[in-house]
Amino acid sequence: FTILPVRGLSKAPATDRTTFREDVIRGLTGTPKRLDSKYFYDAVGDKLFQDIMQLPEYYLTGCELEILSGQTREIIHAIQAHTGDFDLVELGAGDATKTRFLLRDLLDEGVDFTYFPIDISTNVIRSLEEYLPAELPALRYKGLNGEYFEMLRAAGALSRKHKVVLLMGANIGNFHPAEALQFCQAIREQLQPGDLLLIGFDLKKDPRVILEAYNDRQGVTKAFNLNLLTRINRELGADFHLDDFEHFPTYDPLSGSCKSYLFSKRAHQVHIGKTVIDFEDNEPVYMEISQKYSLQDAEQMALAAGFKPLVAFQDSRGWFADCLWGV
Ligand code: AVI
Repeated sequence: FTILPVRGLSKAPATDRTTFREDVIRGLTGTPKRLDSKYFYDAVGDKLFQDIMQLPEYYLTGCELEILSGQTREIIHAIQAHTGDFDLVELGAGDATKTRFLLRDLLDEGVDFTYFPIDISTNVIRSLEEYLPAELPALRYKGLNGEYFEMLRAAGALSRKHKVVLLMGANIGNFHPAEALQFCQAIREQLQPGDLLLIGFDLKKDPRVILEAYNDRQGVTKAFNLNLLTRINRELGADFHLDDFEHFPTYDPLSGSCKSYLFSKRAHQVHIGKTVIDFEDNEPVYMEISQKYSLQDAEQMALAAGFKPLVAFQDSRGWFADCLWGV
């Protein structure tokens, strides 16, 4: 297998640009103003997110790496205890840094499987294509470039085995809890008895630790948020001045909601093509949610979505959990 975007299943670029414009204008003309964090990930955004993952404040990467590098055998044995022959399908594979531990140990244990990394970013799928064969020559894989559910269906059509679906890196946190539940229900609908989901949750912890992870000293997270304005300038012909906006992350320890905003530092107007957007002084634009959960919250979500919670693998500080759910 080689990694190639599945053309025809992913959206055509022209439609993407139209949808992007509609979403941005709807978001910035609504009250309160908002932008969708799924648009963070252009080529620069992908790179900035890679940089975020290396930041000392962004503990999430280290926690999940600790789980996947230190408990790989336990994870594999738990998977094998709850399913038969399986293929691995990863939603939002990214650079698969953490998944590589799992892939390597599965190969070492002689497990016969195919890896289907799915990602919305063409860049991500292309770079996986470069290093996966070099690093894991024995690995069978097929990269799928497009929306999660379309690609999950595509993976289902290509596989005759049970599916072990991976949703790592706290990606579920970028949905509001009600949407996260719907998302898990939608995954569940595509799975059969004997299939499994391994899903990462960033757990509630010292609120200061969480807030710092989204407010790093080097300002990479700020640049990551502002980059969406640069993308809108470039792709939609807008005239945002980045200096007019400030990055403002918040964390509510009661609800576990970590939300990021950009706020306008002065009253001014921005043009997106022919559309004029009025910003008031200090007006916030809601950019992203990174929801934090307790283990009980995660378990409740599993049950509400129709899964059976099986095992939760945690790092030594109990800051992060990769939870195995069965069907
Ligand atoms: C991709 N996602 C899990 C990251 C998060 O922690 O919510 C995105 C991110 N946003 C700012 N820093 C990292």
